Parts: sequence; structure tokens; C-alpha cells
Amino acid sequence: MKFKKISVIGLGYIGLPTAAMFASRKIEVVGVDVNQKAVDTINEGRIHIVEPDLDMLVQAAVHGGYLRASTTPEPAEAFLIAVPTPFKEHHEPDLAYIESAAKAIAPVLEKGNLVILESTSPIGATEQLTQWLARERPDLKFPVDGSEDCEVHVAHCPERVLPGKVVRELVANDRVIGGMTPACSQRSVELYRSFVVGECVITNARTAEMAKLTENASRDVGIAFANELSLICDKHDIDVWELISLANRHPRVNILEPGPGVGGHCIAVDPWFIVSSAPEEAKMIRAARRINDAKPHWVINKVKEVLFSILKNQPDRSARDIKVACMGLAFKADIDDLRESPALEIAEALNEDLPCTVFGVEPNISEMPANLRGVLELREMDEAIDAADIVVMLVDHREFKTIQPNRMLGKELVDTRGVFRGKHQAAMSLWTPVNTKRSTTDESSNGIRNTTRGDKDGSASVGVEERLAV
Ligand code: SAJ
Repeated sequence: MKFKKISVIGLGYIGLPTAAMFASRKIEVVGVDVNQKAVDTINEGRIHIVEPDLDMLVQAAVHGGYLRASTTPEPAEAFLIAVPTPFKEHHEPDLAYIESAAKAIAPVLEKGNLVILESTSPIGATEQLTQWLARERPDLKFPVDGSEDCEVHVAHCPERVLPGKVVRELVANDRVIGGMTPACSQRSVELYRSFVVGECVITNARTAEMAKLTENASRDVGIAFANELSLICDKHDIDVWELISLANRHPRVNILEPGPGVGGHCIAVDPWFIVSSAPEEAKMIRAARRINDAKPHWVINKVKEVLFSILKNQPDRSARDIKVACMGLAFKADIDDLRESPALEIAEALNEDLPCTVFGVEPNISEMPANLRGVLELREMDEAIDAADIVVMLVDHREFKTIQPNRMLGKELVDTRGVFRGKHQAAMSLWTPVNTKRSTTDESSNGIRNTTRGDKDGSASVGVEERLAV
């Protein structure tokens, strides 16, 4: 039986594209969100987040009369819950948003409805959701304990789309569908079939929950391996980017990319749900989280080392004269999302810790978030590079990849993303980035300044500490 009316609870990075996708198939969709501003924006046919192609999709859906937003749920045939699942203290999952969503939809549920949990969830969350619904609506039969004798179907169907490619991946990716019962799974497949071209693979709710967590934990472990390699290479004076590209020529090796740390609200969060459910067993998953969380601090220290060597080699300058450009503030390339961004964490820490002038460059935003206005200056790319003594490359945005290496002449570069590798490799062959350490700072034949390994041996010239002081 086809669905005629669907409700999506939570109109964020996942809920809104999902709602618009159903609406694009001419199904009536009511999106529900507690944020009145987001609701108003969507009802005008506009979007409150940045995601390629989503604006057109939402505009067409709203103007075509298939999508509307509201702050209160209303009856529908299927309800998709796409609310955040952050962690609390000690990395314990916080299901408060799911519980609120359950309480909000319970009064409008009817016999024959389907409820799908799309939010990334710890093992057992779908069972917990079913119990919350059953408690709120004792007049309806729910599949508590997997009973087939139910009037409302419940399933977990985790979202798996990549921010920046959401619209394409929503349609193309396979879906893992974990019903509380086989009938719940079957009903969910019928729903997703309306727009998913990928395969809909059926399992049970707990396995579906763990599958989603496993995907993100696997990526986190892979990135941690690359980040660990970057530290080892730095120690041994090896270019980690060259090393990885060589190792990846092996037919069964595929190492991910090191960076300034892991950001976003998924990969840096979800592995903890596994760790908190099996603290004794999840040793590697925990270690990966720690390695990735430590990387921003390593980058901050690296910039401090560079500053230290500038002051050591240019005794006439004080730290106050030095300008640091932090290139990129988003959590990854070509998006505007600053939440849980290691790049932002690094820029803020440098701004706070150093007496230098620190500015941020982020081509995807027009102003700093409210909490940073007047604290961290936002500058245009070219202007920032011209002014900077130290350029810290934090995000590999497409704009930064067009920067010619000669723009770095006379500047120190800390390139956490390998932006100046690959395309610029030949041009940069005479130049030594900071993480391939050399023992002294000097001018190389092309005039680009080499960066030192800092003064870990404590041999800095007298007076550097004083000039570092605020
Ligand atoms: N990163 C690296 N090196 C890499 C790849 C990524 O440092 O080689 C960093 C990024 O810069 C970023 C962080 O990791 O800071 C996460 O970025 P991402 O592109 O790996 O992932 P997300 O968080 O945007 O989306 C992930 C995706 N999961 C997987 O690829 C397994 C996506 O499919 C999920 O739907 C999403 O999490 C989610 O919502 O859970």
C-alpha cells in the first residue's frame, strides 16, 4: 500500500532533505521542528542550512504544495524521526531528543502507522523508542519485545548520507532497514522504495543500529591511522602525503588522509556509543577517538614551534608583530558547517594563547558565528595570505587549492591537509613544509622559507620567551 502522507520530525541536515525527497515524489509531507525560524524559512520555500541542490528541491516541493513545515505534529501514515543524538558527560548517548519526539507524535498516532527512527542511535534505542510510544499510547499495540501482533510498526533505518552530497546519496545509497519485526521491515521498505534507488537491505533493529555505528567507527579508525602516521612521519622527517600515496599503490592498501583532527557531529560522536556499550572490548575504537581528538593540540603546538623559530631567527621581532592566517574554519572541505570543527578549535586556541594577530579565512561563510564576532577576525583569502607570517592550512577548500605556491614566499606554512602537495608537488619540490622537519630555518634557493623543527632541545636564543609573552 502506497503512503499518501508522511511526517518528518526534525528538519535539520538529514530530516529536511529526506522530507523534500518524499515530497518530490508527490507525497504530502509535513515537516515538524521546534525551531520556529526554520519552520518559517521552509514555508517560504527557502532553506536554513547549506547543502548543494537542496534549495531547489525544497523550493519546488513547497511551491508545488507537497511540503510544509509546522511546530506541532499532525496525523500521518508514517513518521520519520531525524533528531540529534549527542552524547552526555562521559560520552554516554543522550536520547532526550528521541524521547521528546516520541512524546510529541504519540498523541496523533493511529492504527496502521509506521514509525521510523533515522537518527544515529546506540544499540537498544529503537526498543526504547517503542516502549516510550507504548507507554504514551496504551490503547495501541506496539511491537514491544518483537511481537508481530502490533497495530503500529516501528523500525530503525539509519541515515548514511555524506554532508555535501546528501541529495545524491539519499537516492543512490543502499539502506539498512531494521524492523522490530519482519513486518515492520517490510513496511519500511515500501516507504523508502518511493525514492531510494539503492538496495533496501533488511535486518533487525539492533543490527541496524550497530551497522551505522560501525560505519562511522570504521572511518574514525581509518583516519586515526592516517593521523598517527602523520605524527610518526613528522618525527622521522618523511612527507606523510608522499608516503600514503606510495603505500596506496598497493592493490589492497587504502589509507585515508591525515588532517587537523576529526570534526562534525557523526564520526567524532558515534564511536563513543559503541565504547560506552562495551567499554572493556572497544579498545581500538576508543584509541582511535583519542588519537583524532588529540590531533588539534598537536597542530597548535606545531604552530607555536614555528612562531618560536621565527622569533629565534629574527631577534628584532616580537610575537605581537607576527600574523597568523588560519585557512578554513569548517569541519571539512567545501561546506559551511563550523560545528565540532577542529579547524575552528585550532584557530580559537591560537587566538587565545598567542600574542600574535590571528585571523580566520572561511570562504563559505560571510560572518563569524555570534560567539566569535569581535573575538576572531574573518578575512578574505588573498588579503589574509598577503598579511600573514604564518599560514596554517586547516581545510582543503577548493578555493585554497588554487593558491599558487609562490604566494607562500617568505612565509611559514603549516599544511595539515596536504593542500600544497599533489598538483603543486613539482613547484614545491624545493620547499620544505613544516611537518617534514629540517634542523634550521633558512632561505632555500627559491626564496621560500624553510621551517625548523622548533626548539624541543631547549636551545632557543635568550629573549624568545620574553618576546612570546603577552
Ligand atoms: N576526515 C579526515 N580524513 C579523511 C576523511 C575525513 O581527516 O580521510 C575528517 C574530515 O575532515 C572531517 C571528519 O573527518 O573533519 C568527518 O568527515 P567525513 O567526510 O568523513 O564524514 P561526515 O561526518 O561528513 O559524514 C559521515 C559519513 N560516514 C562515513 O563515511 C562512514 C556519512 O556517510 C554519514 O552519514 C555521516 O557521517 C553521519 O551522519 O553519520
